[in-house]
Amino acid sequence: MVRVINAVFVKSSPSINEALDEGVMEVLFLGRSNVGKSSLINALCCKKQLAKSSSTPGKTQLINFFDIMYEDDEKSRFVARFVDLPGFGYAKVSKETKKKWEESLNTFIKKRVSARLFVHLKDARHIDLEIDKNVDEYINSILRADQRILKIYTKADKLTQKECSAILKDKNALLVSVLKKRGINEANERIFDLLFGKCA
Ligand SMILES: Nc1nc2c(ncn2[C@@H]2O[C@H](COP(=O)(O)OP(=O)(O)OP(=O)(O)O)[C@@H](O)[C@H]2O)c(=O)[nH]1
Ligand SMILES: [Mg+2]
Repeated sequence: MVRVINAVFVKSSPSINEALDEGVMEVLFLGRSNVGKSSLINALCCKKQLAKSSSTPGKTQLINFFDIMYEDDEKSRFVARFVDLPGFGYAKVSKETKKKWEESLNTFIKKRVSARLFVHLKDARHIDLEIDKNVDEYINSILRADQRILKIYTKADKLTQKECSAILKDKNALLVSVLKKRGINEANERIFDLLFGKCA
């Protein structure tokens, strides 16, 4: 099993211009506001307050970088970076501010050379939202040959057993609950494999 043995916050930046230097492979956590991006980063790193989460949508407003150290069974260590992004579709700001945020988010996602993996989070209770279809299409439209996508369904604790089984029929689906600490190890394994494993 692979584990995150160290995770530190490094920087917040409003746009790609102030971002950290490229170099370390990055995992970008994307999804609509309030889906659980910051909470999942904390769970993956076993640190409750690493990324700021809140029940109020729109909590994450900057691009936040965290340096991560993975360790595998042979005690080999691997360095990566997690990037917590603002959510898509947060409406409670002025149109102008929203446009500005979306532009800088879009530029970062498109232009970031170090971005290797897009983790697209969806709320397991609402799997067919228009906004998620748009996010799917968007990521696929900009995906480079060296980039991968991982879909994670969040808030599994809100589902019945039957609903969980329905989601898991898709063999690639990962279902997690930060609240019940479910699926977190699997998510770490999958992220690690996509970053450091052999290409399929
Ligand atoms: N029940 C349940 N609630 C969760 C889970 N994960 C996150 N939440 C809650 O969902 C709310 C939003 O979580 P965040 O992690 O801040 O969501 P976010 O996607 O980072 O939101 P923005 O920063 O606004 O884009 C918080 O109240 C969390 O406690 C989960 O697995 N189960
Ligand atoms: Mg957040």
